[in-house]
Formats: sequence, C-alpha cells, structure tokens
Amino acid sequence: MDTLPGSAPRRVDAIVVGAGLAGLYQLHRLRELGLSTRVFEAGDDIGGTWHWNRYPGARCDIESLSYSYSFSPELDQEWVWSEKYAGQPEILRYIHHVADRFGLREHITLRTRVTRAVYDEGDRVWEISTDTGETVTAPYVVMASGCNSTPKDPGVPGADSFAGPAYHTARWPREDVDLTGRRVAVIGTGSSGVQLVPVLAGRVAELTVFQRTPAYALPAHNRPLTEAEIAEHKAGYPEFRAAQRRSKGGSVVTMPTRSALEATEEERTAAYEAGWRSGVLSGLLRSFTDLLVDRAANETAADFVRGKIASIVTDSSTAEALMPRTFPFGTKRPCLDTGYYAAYNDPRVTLVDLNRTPIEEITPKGVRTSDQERVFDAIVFATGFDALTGALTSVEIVGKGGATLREKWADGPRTYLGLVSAGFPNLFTVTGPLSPSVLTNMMVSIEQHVEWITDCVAHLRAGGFTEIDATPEAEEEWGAHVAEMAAQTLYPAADSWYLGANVPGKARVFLAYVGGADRYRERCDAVARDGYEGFVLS
Ligand code: N01
Repeated sequence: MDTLPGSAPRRVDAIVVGAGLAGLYQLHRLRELGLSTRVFEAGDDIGGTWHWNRYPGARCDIESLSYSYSFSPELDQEWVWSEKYAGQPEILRYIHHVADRFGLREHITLRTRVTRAVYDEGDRVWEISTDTGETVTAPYVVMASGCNSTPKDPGVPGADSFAGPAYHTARWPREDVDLTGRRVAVIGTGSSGVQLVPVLAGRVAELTVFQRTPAYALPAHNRPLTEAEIAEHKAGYPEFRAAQRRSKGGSVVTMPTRSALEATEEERTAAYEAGWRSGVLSGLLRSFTDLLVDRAANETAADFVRGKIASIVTDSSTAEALMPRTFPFGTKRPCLDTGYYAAYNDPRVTLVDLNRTPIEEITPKGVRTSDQERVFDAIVFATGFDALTGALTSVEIVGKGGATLREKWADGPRTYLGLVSAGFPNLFTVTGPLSPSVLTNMMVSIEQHVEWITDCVAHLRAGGFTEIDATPEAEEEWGAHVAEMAAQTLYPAADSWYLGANVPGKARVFLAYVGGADRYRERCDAVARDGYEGFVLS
C-alpha cells in the first residue's frame, strides 16, 4: 500500500464506488480476503438509496425480514425490525449498525464523487480521479453505485425559475422540511410519489398532484411486527435465507400453477382479493402464471385494480383519472401504498391529469398547465431516475484502447452477465444492467453479485492472473439472451424506466434479466466452475 504522509492510501488493492448496501458488503468481503480497499461515496454519509431518499413516507416495499443482509447469522439474530415494511430511518439505522459492527467506516471516504476511471493497460491498474482532486490506483474496481441513484432531469421548462423551495424525493434534505400549512405541488406518481402523497396530505394546507401516467398501487397493510413473529422468524432464519437464495425473485413466496384464463371469473376475483389482502408487492402478480406474458390474462388483473380504485376514490372523475389504462399491470414496477388512493378523498388534495392539461412551464409562482397557472409555496419532484446505467455512464470510464463505457453503451448497455463489460478489464458492477437486479429483492441480488465478484478476485490472485476481461462473443450472446427473454413477456409494452423510456434520448433496451435470480445464479456459478467461461484470464 502506497500512503502519502498524513493521507489515505493512493494505491490499494481494490476501489469500491458507493457506500450503500452493495458497496458496504463488497468492502466487507474484500477486507476479509485481505485486500486493502477504499470506498468512495459522493454523499456526506453512508447508506446509498436510504441516505438520499429521506422524503416523508419513504419505506421499503420488500418485507424487512427479507430486505436485510443474510451473510451474518449473528446479525440476523441481533437486529430487530419493528415493522413489516421498514421505513427509511430504520433501514438507515440498520446500515449504520452494520458499518460499525463490521468495522467498515475507516475505509470509506465521504463527500467524494468518482468522476473518472482510466485503465492502464501496461500496469493493469485502474486510476480513479475524484471531484476532490484525489487520484488513487488499484487493480480492481467495483462499481456499487446503485440502480436508481442518479435522479433524472425532470425535463419541465422553467424548473429553475420557481421562487420557492423545490425538492427532489431522491435528494430530500437532512434537516426537517416543514410544509405545515403550505400549498405544495407534487410532480410524479411512481413509487416515490405514491408513498409521499398520503403523508404530505396530512400535513399541508393544499396538495396538488400532477400526474402524467397513473400507477397501479397495491395496499401495503404495513403494521408493527409482533414479538412472536420475530422470534419465529429468527428461529427459522437459516432455512429462510437458504430458500431466498434459491428463489426466483429473492423472496420466499408460493409460485402460481395455473393460467388466469383457465380460471372462472369467481376464482379469479377470489385470487385477486387474496393478492390484494396479502399486502405484498408481488401478491397480485403471483395469482396466476400468465399475467406477465398474456395481454388478456393481464387485463383481468388490471381490471381488478381499476375496480378497487373506483371503490376507494369517491369522486368518479378523479377515480377515472387515477386508473391506469395505457400499460399492462406489472410492466412498470407496481407501487406499494398506505392510503394513496384514499388521500384523494381529502378535499385539500387535488389531482391534475396532465393528459388533459399538460404542464407548459414552471413559473416563479408555481406551475402553469395548458388551462391555468397554480400558485405554490413549494414543489416536490418525484420524477424518478436515469435507472441502471445513469450512475455508470456519468463517470468517465476509459477502458482498453481509450474506449469509453459511455460511447460503448450509446445504443444500450452491453455487459456479460451484468457483471462486466468487455474491454473494461477488472471492473465489476454490482447489480449492473442486464442482471436480474431491480426485478428481484435487491438484497439477495447484491449479495450474489458481491460474493461472485469476491470469489473471482480470489481466484485471480490465487492463480497469479492480473487481468480478467469478458470476450465480446460471450457479451453478445448474453445481451441477445436477455433481450430474447424480455421479448417473451409484456414488459416491453410499457414506457418504463426498465426500458430507459423515461429518459429522453436514452436507448430503448430492456435493462434487466427477466429469467429469474435462481436461474441467473446457476449460470453465474457454472461460468465460474467452468474456469470463467466467456472470460479471458491473463
Ligand atoms: O420514479 P418513477 P420513482 N412531468 O420513474 C413522472 C424504486 N423506489 O422515484 O410515468 C410530469 O417510477 C413519471 O411519469 P411517466 C422503485 O423501484 C422504491 O417513483 O414518465 N411527470 C412518473 O409518474 C421505483 O420503481 C421505493 O409518465 C413526470 C414519476 O414521475 C423506482 O425507485 C420507493 C415528468 C416517476 O416515477 C423509481 O420510483 C421509491 C415530467 N416531466 C422508489 N417526469 C420503495 O421501496 C417524470 N414524471 C417503496
């Protein structure tokens, strides 16, 4: 390790970008392997998603007992979750606990954004530059920079002209934002907007929600966990964790066995009612086998949700505007809500349907749609992210022959297994594009990737290899397989962030592997077992 006097090391064995759930676990595993490792984190503290997304109502939509690290049985036993779905503050406390418990903090440099990474083909090391002026080199780099971590430009003219405070859900300030008695606009109705709206509705004087595409939102039925439940779960944790690892989506669930179209209408309704009551994100989707592959089958579930909206929202034109009709149920990530639709029964809450009256501009006073200007004290953008590729292409990553990742991915990301991109040796991504990532419980996918990467680095070091790179053929074959699997589903029918469709000019490529985390894990394991098939080790 090459250390300047009084400073952090400028040459280490590995660099990790990002100190969220992925980066922290990667750091832990590389340290266990004996590698000197530095983590760079742009934020002023650790936590990644759970550090940045501290908007009112932010909460995980995967159950707490599943959405937690599995690598330490002791950690499983000592940490006690308070609710079925943990809120952002509790998850952040958990992350801090993990960092302290495993002695991770001293290796993390906060408030430091990695801006550039250049591969030195002669020395076979990466040189990383940061916005604080540091340069550090290491043979291995792991990008643990998140899937939904780069907020997208809302793309609304005049956004900077608003005279009052404006917030993005993913950049919510640390200090208390008191919106009591204020007139507040929320733009966007994805998972963030759907969580935020009912909480804000209870605090502000007037809440106006600007909706471009209505979401399918399912009730979370969140509640405190009982002591008995927690004890039972702790007793069964080893088996539960093993089952998670074998599962298709990273959660332990019962998979359906029959088609929606084979069931009678009564049977379908009963199944959908059970899914709705389950309070689980995938509860409704798992009612039948064909909801994500057959449009007619899907329409039966979509109809059910629309019926629920009609039964909750008392004003019929508001209810109608809230009903999604332009994309199949489940092809955008469904939202898990607590009181979202019911919030529109509050006379202080107004829905503006942007399909009828589009936003023309944001003005110093508020928001002007095609019919009027509305005046606000504050505006909240819940407008989403440049998902999966944004955090990677925003860094200038220069690989072999001076090629940049940004240029290589101009027509969509090209990766082998979502773990590496050919021509960028020894640079790994955790839950990178074309891996199952966002279609699964992220914790399970993060752990699988981190463990695979760690084993790979151990293999390279043990074998005296200094470089691993994917072959272009393996990468092409993987990309074709991912695209072929997605094409067999209804996913491409939605203009979703899964497809990059939410960012103007972004290539329309399905960014995740739909084949299942179980099948994917088997493939990754087989690749390693077969001497890193599809890679060149030198
Ligand atoms: O972002 P989104 P998000 N004018 O992209 C609208 C995870 N997450 O932050 O659909 C007007 O889903 C946009 O409209 P449209 C989760 O994976 C998890 O809500 O593009 N509207 C849409 O309604 C989630 O899926 C949790 O027509 C504009 C909204 O903004 C992912 O993060 C919580 C607009 C963006 O929705 C992203 O969720 C939160 C414009 N110019 C997030 N631009 C949980 O664990 C965009 N929109 C619960």
